[in-house]
Amino acid sequence: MDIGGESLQKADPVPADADIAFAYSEPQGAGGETRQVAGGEVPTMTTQQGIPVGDDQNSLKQGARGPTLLEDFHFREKMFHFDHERIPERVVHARGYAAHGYFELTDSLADVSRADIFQRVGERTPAFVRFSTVAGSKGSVDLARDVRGFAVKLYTQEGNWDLVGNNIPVFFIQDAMKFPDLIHAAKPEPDRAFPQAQTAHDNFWDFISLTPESFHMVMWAMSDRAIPRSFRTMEGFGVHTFRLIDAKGKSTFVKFHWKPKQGLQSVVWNEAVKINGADPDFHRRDLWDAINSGDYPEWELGVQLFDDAFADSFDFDVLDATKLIPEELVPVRVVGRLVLDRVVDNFFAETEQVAFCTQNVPPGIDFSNDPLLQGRNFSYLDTQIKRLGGPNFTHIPINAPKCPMHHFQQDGHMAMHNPRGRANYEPNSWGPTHGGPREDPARGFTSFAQEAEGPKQRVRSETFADHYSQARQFFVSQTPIEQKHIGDALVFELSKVERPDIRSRTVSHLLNIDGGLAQTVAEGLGLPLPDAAAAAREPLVDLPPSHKLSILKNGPDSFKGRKLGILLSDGADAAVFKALVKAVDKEKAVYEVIAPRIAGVTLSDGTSVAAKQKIDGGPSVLFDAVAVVVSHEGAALLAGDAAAKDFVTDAFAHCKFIGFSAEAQAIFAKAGIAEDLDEACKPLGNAKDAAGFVEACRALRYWPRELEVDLDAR
Ligand code: HDE
Repeated sequence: MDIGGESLQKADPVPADADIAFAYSEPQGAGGETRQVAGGEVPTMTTQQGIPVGDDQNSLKQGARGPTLLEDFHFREKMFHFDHERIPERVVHARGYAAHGYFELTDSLADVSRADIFQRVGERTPAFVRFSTVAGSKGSVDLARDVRGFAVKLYTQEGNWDLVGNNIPVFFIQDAMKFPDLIHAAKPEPDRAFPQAQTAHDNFWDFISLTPESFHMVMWAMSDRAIPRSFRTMEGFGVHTFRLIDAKGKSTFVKFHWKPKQGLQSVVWNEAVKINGADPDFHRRDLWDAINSGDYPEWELGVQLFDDAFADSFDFDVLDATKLIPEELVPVRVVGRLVLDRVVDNFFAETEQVAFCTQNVPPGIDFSNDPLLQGRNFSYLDTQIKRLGGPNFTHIPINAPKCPMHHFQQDGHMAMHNPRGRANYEPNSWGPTHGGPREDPARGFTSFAQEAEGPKQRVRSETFADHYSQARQFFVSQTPIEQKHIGDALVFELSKVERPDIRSRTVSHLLNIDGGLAQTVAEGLGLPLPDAAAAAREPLVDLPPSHKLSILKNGPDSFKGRKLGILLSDGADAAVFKALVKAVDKEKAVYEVIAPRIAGVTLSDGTSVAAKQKIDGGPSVLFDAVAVVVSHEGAALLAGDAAAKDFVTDAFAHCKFIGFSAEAQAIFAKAGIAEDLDEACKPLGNAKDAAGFVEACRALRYWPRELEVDLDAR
């Protein structure tokens, strides 16, 4: 958007141009004036009013050592603008990161929806996607144990569709009325303002243990889903049941899924804790790097379609957001792909100012009566008005539709596109040329004509009452190592809870989910096993495992897009290093060199290799697998370095694949793991070994090791 006065005068009050440019990085103002400096031309700096600036270093003073003058409009404007730079952060999902891309339809949904985006196979719709954590502030860390937001804005030709989802398909609560309580309990405690970005504290578990409906989601949040390896390796879910509406007004229920082409992958908790220190921006950097290197992340859009008959026969209520519909019961039909291929030009203008609203649905998509969704439809518009300062946030380019817009809404703070001409109301008598837009009953949005009856009342439907069956199904669907991680997470979190009665009450709910899990957690806390919590309703069914619920059963089958950390020293075997690089390239993975000094190393054949990380700044937690290729002297040097020892012990403890030249044994010995090396620790004697090692890394982790290195596993 050009902010020069010229283009504002010419701007169409209702921009019909679908192509809104996001040229924030363009030099702004300057009235087209440039000045020759060494190396080329630069735009002349101006004030916001376009007045050329002669001195941006010194304020206007009365004498060289005298007081600053009020008259200094340049200083005052600069400082006033700076003073106003911050806007309120999002009350939840404050920390986020976004990218541009497109959605491409691969299978028409015209049979069930009139939504324009679902009609023409092959057609691309611009998309903007923001990922986020929920509880932490804007400046918190990426690897908090938390739910991740997965919010997608699709600029369809019939208006914006915001699918504001999460990376977990269910939610903590069933009624929007409880959302402020849930979030208050999860956020830092109000008197002390800590802990930041974590749920491991009394208030959260107090609320949870008094809210049995939350336990299905708790199982997900305590699983490795809450510590994803990357935004690129997470699923996304619309969570609620929505409706698709066809051209005749017929409704089909739908649940939306985003399935990452990269496969699912998470980190382990001890690793997450350390990543937060080593690189608090781990996820945003990962997305930025992947897109900028041309490795565009991609998700399939899947839909679960079902009718009233299925909804009536299903064991649970499809309006209850604490329940999912197992894919074994209603398969996911893949209808499109979402590709992220462009990073933002400016974080604030786009990522911070983007305003998702669940109420934004185009014709052909509609809401269900899910009480959580109904409440969200109020909350999102309301919060954007507060956060972005007024009702014209839709004029901000990132929020503006890319299809034509014509309406009579006008004025307010920062109005940029008021209706043109004399008519700003309707009906009017100004005729087709001057009367402005009119509604179109045939094409316009119509709500599904659902019958509704019954007394007004504040109740929770009986059909929402089984809180444990699906929580149990989630648990039994996990591999043993994933089940162990859930137990570990619960023990970790509850060990941070100060009140024993809250710990015990939480375990009393786990008894209704899985006796073994409850036992493990009670033992981990050193707690006598309590009685099971009284259930609102006995579990309806003992559901079979659903394989789609496990991360490890849905992982990638390659090392593509993953990162190998190669620790080198001077004199390291050049042939092995070069073979590693070749194998990584072949796998379409990436690597980073870590060295004792950032200047890099000289290999055995005299080649110089620059380092990306100095050993202290490049711990192994930042990599999916590591290789330690060192010379005899290099090993002796590194064996005496605490960071180098941590590098190998962490990689080992986090069950990573480790490739190593024989000399590295000296480091392993000093680090205390030389005796423990297993089959995922691969000697790199020659170039062929290097290729085999990178292939082995496809498995990502060697989980049997965890049982050897963890006290709780014994
Ligand atoms: Fe949100 N949520 N939410 N939420 N939510 C917000 O809107 C809210 C819920 C989700 O990247 C807020 O713009 C209520 C479920 C995402 O900008 C706010 C309820 C799901 C994002 C809000 C829920 C979500 C938000 C805060 C219970 C998954 C970040 C800032 C009824 C399906 C969007 C904002 C972005 C953000 C309210 C529950 C996902 C206050 C009242 C369930 C991904 O409006």
